[in-house]
Amino acid sequence: MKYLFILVLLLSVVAFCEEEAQAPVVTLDHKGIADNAQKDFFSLTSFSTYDKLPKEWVVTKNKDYKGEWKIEAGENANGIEGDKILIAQNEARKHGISTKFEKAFDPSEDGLLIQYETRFNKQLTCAGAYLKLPQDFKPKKFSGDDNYIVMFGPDKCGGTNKVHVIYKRLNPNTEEWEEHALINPPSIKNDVEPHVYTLVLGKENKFELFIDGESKKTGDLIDDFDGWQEEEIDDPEDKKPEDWVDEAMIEDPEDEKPEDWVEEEMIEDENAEEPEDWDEDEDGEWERPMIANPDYKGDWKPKKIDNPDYIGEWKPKKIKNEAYYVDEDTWKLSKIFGVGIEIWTMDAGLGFDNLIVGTATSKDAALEYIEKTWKVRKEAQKDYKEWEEEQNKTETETETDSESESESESDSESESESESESETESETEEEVEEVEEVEEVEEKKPEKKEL
Ligand SMILES: [Ca+2]
Repeated sequence: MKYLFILVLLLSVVAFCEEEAQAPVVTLDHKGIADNAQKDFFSLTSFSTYDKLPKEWVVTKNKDYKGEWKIEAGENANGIEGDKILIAQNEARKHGISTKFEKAFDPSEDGLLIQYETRFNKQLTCAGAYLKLPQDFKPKKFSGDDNYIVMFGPDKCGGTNKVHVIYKRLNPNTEEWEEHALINPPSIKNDVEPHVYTLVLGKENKFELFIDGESKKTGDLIDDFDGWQEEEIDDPEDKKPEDWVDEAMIEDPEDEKPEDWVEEEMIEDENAEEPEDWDEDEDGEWERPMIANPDYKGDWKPKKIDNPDYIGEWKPKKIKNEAYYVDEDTWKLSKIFGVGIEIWTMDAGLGFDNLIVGTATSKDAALEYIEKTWKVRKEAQKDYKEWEEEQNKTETETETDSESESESESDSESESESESESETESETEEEVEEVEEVEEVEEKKPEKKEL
């Protein structure tokens, strides 16, 4: 009997090893795909050919940024080989990294496209995973103080859950950069799957936002964004005249409190009597207890009447806003000098990959790149997950078989066990039925177990 048991165990191990050898793993030619796509874009980084940070990607030396960066395959990447991503490593730290283009990118010619992939080790609790495209900057000193032209990507913390789309325009009247944020941004995809975010800003001030290659938002760069100057503003010099009356209602001076108005809230209880055993020497002088006055009417207030002197609500007069300007070609954004990631995260393991900067006219090429990279990876991961589940199922079945073997061996064991069995027998029929049902379900869909 024992030998048979060992034989079954050995066979199942062999079967398991054989099936494991057939694990569906896709090996993508990441370098080839990226090299091929380079010509379509101004800049593309896929990280897959690197073992450590490429020298073009500079971790900031600013002391506030203690987070580390690494090039790794990352977690939740089963089913695909040869792919590496850039990962922000630490929780509760600021992370800053950037790459500076050799020559600045000018979106005023053919618009702008930004696309990149994210992959998280776990659902985000509080983290930003967005990009910033900075104005001229020094990578070694890169920080949140550097001015950016566009900020784009997921941000999740508490009630905040959005894909930021923010761009900055230099106000020609004030010479100050003004921020314009998408008024109704879409929510992020918060799971451990890879996701790809695409933003296209182009001619006629049109924009389009894609998540995983699907269009999620289209609109106008002026109408759908906030932060615009009003044409007229309140005159800061205009002050409310001292004799201005803006009280619409006043108390009626003619109104008088009625003589029988009762304002006493508590009164002495007239019906109370001194207890017979009251001892003045010991208990002190007896006093009637206080009770709520049944005639109490509350505080008296004179009634309100229209104020005869009322002029109306005072408002300062409007003047022309000197900062106001009409931004007709909003899409012609200022020059972009690189790509930066400048984030605070409470979640370790934020992955970035396939960062693309290009013109709005490269939209089709960018969507095609998604098909060749993100989609292949997503499908490979799905296939691997299904295979893994199948493995676990087979393993659980084998375990169940060997368990029933050992159960039959231990049938004749200690009395205490048979006692507890008889207790089970004394349970109501309903309960027994429930137990049987659960067992059936378990047979059909085995629990996932650790290897
Ligand atoms: Ca990669």
